[in-house]
Amino acid sequence: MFVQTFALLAIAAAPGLVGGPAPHPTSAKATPVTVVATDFSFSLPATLKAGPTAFTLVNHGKQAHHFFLIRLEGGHTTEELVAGMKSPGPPPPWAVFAGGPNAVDPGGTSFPTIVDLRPGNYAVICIIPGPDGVPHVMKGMSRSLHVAGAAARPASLVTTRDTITLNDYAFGIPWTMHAGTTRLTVRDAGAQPHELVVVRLEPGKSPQDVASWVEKMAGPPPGHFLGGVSPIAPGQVNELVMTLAPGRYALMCFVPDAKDGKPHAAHGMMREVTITR
Ligand SMILES: [Cu+2]
Repeated sequence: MFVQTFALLAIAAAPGLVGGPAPHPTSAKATPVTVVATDFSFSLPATLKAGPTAFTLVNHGKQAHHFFLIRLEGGHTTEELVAGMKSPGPPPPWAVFAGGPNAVDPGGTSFPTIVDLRPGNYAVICIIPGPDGVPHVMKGMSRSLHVAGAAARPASLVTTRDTITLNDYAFGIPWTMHAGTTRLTVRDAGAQPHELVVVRLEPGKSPQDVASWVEKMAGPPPGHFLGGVSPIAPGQVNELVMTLAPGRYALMCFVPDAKDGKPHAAHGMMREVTITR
């Protein structure tokens, strides 16, 4: 079951930017695609057209899920990728992390995450573990996606003024996040893959509480998972249409470190953001 229309998603420039110091470039319109996650599968089209695509993840499951898009180079397949994940080690060089909507609560709907789809073959997986510690991909949560279209095309996603950079190991936010809806750029400026997980914190809870909870997933979560950007490779860009109410949020990255395997949050890649108005 999926919903897909080819109507163009027109996202207005964020309110509050009028009168800012510089005009900001606007990216291309994106085709909306809604993906439904359950425990443990994805419903999405087998083929999509190339170009900017705004993925929204609707979670009908009882566990958190994300939509993690991986571009498969050199004719490799989703089956090979999943088989390789059964043994530890770094991802194969032909698997390019391409992002997509990050973790969203059971019963929730993620922020739209815009990926500039290039033609070729992709795997869509969920590597979030359940309370048993087993990543959902090992329970069958993987799909193949073919992207059809012409190869030669300039990149449609541009670096906008509102950019969050993912660094080794910090979130760079050289602007003031505010309440309301913002279409922003998320760019991996580091040497490793990174992700952006957006969590609305419960009163009294901190990013560290989120990092601790994720390890065992026991008891009530310290916040609500709203989406974000699934892991992207160095140099890769997604856009995020983020709607925030006033409150306290945690920005997190749980990608395992290339050197010691610890989640990047343990290296300090977590940040609390307070939205006042
Ligand atoms: Cu990271």
